[in-house]
Amino acid sequence: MALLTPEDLEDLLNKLRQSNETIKASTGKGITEICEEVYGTRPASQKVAIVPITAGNGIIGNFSSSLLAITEYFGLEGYITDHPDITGYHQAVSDGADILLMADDHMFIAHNLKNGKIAANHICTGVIYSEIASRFIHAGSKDVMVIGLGRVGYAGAEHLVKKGFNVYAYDPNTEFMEKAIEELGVNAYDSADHKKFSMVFEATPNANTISEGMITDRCLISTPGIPCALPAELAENGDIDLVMEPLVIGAAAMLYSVF
Ligand code: 2YJ
Ligand code: MG
Repeated sequence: MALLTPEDLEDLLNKLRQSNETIKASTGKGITEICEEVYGTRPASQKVAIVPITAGNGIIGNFSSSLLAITEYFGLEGYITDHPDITGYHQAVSDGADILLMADDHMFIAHNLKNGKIAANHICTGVIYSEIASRFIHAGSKDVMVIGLGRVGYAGAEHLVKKGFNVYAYDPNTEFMEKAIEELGVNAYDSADHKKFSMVFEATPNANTISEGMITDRCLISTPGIPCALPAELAENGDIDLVMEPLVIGAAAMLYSVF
């Protein structure tokens, strides 16, 4: 899994505003409304504690402060605990925090201590980015392409299947493909079929996974993956809407899923 870098997290709220403009233009709704509709919740003055975690690769510069900025963007009060790890966890619970946000190298979770709900970033990211792709207002069919069937891609593919979309998927890992075909009933994407998609959900840690032959002239590509799935020469095409942002949209979905 790709580890975020401090550079990925620079200027995050500006990136969010830009992404939100693209989301509105291509789906008709903004990220807040989409989260409300997907999870059926709204913020209600919950107090959010962010606990830095030193395990594994340790503290990522800008990570906790980015989570704080996101928390405040959604109108909630938040703070970063004075100490990391267990001491920070103890402080958060003692302070009466409603929601905890914390991540190690493998899991990033939101835990609502008041209602017991817990969210995992990979699931929420898959759900919300695939949901955004599926809302493309210029889509001519219910066909959606999913590229990458790791933890995030699988969660998104599952969400789209449950929503009644016609899901095509590709992952070079044949075990991942077989699992998704068997468990979710997705169609295996075959480039030899020359099928083109106007809705693409991409969740890989690789660059340039989208080729011209896969997409229609006017399309929406929704991807939490860094580096960018869309080759630079295609990104210049003004008819391709690209929603790509490394943290905020997934974190917003996590918060809404535990409200
Ligand atoms: O508290 C810290 O600063 C660190 N322990 C944060 C670690 C953040 N974790 C990751 O970057 C994982 N790869 C999961 C992030 C998922 C974002 N889509
Ligand atoms: Mg990528």
